[in-house]
Amino acid sequence: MKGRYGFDYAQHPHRLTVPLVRRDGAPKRGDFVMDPARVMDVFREASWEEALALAGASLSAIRDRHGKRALAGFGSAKGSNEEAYLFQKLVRTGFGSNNVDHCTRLCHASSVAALLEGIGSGAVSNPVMDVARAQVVIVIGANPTVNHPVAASWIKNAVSNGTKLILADPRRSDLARFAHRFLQFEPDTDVALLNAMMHVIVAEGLVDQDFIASRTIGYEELERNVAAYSPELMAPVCGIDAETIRYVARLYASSKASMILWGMGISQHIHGTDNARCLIALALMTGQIGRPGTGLHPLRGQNNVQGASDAGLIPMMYPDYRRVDDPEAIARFESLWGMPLDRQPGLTVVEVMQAIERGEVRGMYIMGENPAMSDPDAQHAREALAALDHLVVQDIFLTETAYLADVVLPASAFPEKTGTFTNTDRTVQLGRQAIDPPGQARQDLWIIQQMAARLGLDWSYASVADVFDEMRHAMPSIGGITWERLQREDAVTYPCRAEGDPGEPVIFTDGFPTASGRARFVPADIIPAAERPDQDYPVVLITGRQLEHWHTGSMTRRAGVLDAIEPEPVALVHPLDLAAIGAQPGDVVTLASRRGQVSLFARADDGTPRGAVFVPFCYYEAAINKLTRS
Ligand SMILES: Nc1nc2c(c(=O)[nH]1)N[C@H]1C(S)=C(S)[C@@H](COP(=O)(O)OP(=O)(O)OC[C@H]3O[C@@H](n4cnc5c(=O)[nH]c(N)nc54)[C@H](O)[C@@H]3O)O[C@H]1N2
Ligand SMILES: Nc1nc2c(c(=O)[nH]1)N[C@H]1C(S)=C(S)[C@@H](COP(=O)(O)OP(=O)(O)OC[C@H]3O[C@@H](n4cnc5c(=O)[nH]c(N)nc54)[C@H](O)[C@@H]3O)O[C@H]1N2
Ligand SMILES: [Mo]
Repeated sequence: MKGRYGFDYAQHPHRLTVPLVRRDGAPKRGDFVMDPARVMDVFREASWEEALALAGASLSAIRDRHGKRALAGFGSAKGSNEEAYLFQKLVRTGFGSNNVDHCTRLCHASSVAALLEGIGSGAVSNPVMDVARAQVVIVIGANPTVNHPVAASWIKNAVSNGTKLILADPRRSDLARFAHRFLQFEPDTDVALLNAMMHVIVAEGLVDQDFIASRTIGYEELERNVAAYSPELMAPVCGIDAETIRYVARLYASSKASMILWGMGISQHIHGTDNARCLIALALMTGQIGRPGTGLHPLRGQNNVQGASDAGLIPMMYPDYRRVDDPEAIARFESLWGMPLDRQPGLTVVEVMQAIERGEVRGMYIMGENPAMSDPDAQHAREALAALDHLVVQDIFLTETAYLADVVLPASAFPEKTGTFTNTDRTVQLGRQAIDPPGQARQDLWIIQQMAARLGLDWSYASVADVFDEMRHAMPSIGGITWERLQREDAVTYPCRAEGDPGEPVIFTDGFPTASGRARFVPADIIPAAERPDQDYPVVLITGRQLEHWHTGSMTRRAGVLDAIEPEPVALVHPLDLAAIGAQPGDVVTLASRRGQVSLFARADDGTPRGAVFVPFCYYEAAINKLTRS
């Protein structure tokens, strides 16, 4: 839908076309209400020279006065690989610390942590299209018809060719109609469900002994751990009867090829890493990885979150997931970038907000992210952003985050730039500029380089190709991909280590990229959510997305067709729950948590379980992250 009807945001009259500087004395308040008609009371127009000089001088002054860790940067998963690479290089060499992160923190960071620990690679083992070669597909904690429609089409096609789909989700999504079994289990009980499945696989002798012996370590400990999780014990916890747990466990373990795909329902928990550990263990103990139609696929979110993570927009990792406290990696990047680097891992997105509150972080550079809307406990995040001595925001619209900035730099939208983007299948694709940025808006890559110069860095890249070339020399996994090849072939899948390598869609066929070459089982036990329904706040809040809108809505609410279909904030509530509070569909309801409240329109939805409410986070009028916990 967005691929077909969502282009016009780039030409919306709200596009930022001139650099803006905050007026002297214009107050910054975390509890602002944005008034589009009065924006010019807050900001004035400036020349590029003035805006860049002010931004660079203010951030440099904070660095020199309060130390290198007093600055932080959030890069963008909407931008290109080259932009992400230069952004993290700017923070690591220009700011001088590892305080760089991006939306992956709120997304698959927990999955990536589990994958790196378990199998030595944070990316998918197989392309989405491989579902066509699977006999059994598990989709857990993801809503692909809404969020990954192309993947959903592959899954539906596979089902019509005989693949059995197991869908596990507390909400019933459209894909449930195609499911062989739909497990509508209790929210927050993934470890209980998955451990019970593993218990069955052990008890019924369905493990793949050869695979375990030759390819893994740590199995005994896992086996001991899941012994305590019988389906009978877990059934009342997760709300799925023991016989169904047994059935799907057998089905997954004994098929010739089983694949698991997952999303935010797995990763966005305080125990998100444990959830992912269970999925990894399930695949390893049954040998369902390393062959076509098997494997692990965390469905990636932002168009370039795979590439932005690979390029090092992560506080504890350099490009290609080299740890910033690994002496060998430090030596390599110090020699590549020609200066000493901070040895201490940086702060995450959520930690940066807390550090601002303590006065430790005082200046920020945010490119292509909207944390005032997307961060959990958004009111707190807004107070933090408002408390900064200096905030530079580089975006295409005046977002809620930009509204708190001292300097706003008007940037380029996707069709206005040339660069590479890496999709969920690990395929690096070349995007070519089709239209020019409006007014004085400039290419993101140009802006980052201008900022670098103002921070005292001496860079000289003649073109995007130059940046890509430095990147591939810093990142062995894409080392063999040349710019010329991308221009010729448009897309190349990594790992592609040496020039001429074809690229590997299916990996881990004979080893794992860990020190021992083996994968590791990591057992997990049940940790309950940090806040659970109680008498004062009896309802479970599930947040997520709608087909028509993208995240914080900055683009899709400015796409004519999409906004016409879903113009107003909605809460999806089970019709019986609506009736129980005496409300009709279309009524305004107020949702409150210990942190904040919003009012929006109730929509009846019998896919939402009783006792829960589902709210998308794209509506500024009802910013649901005011209610969530950090
Ligand atoms: N239209 C649209 N598409 C998008 C995006 C967008 O904003 N709009 N964003 C993109 C991005 S960055 C991402 S990360 C992806 C996200 O794609 P998804 O992961 O599909 O995202 P959500 O809508 O958050 O859906 C998560 C699912 O988890 C379920 N869930 C809730 N609680 C639990 C639980 O405790 N356990 C389990 N197993 N499931 C649970 C929810 O009911 C929901 O169905 O989408 C990408 N695609
Ligand atoms: N409650 C709740 N909160 C969530 C989630 C959830 O499920 N529930 N999901 C989390 C997840 S998975 C994610 S990924 C995050 C997403 O969080 P964000 O990344 O903050 O969300 P976006 O709205 O995609 O923000 C992208 C910004 O980039 C701008 N932009 C677009 N293209 C360009 C460009 O080419 N250049 C520049 N400079 N700017 C550009 C857009 O205008 C927009 O302001 O949200 C997280 N927050
Ligand atoms: Mo995401």
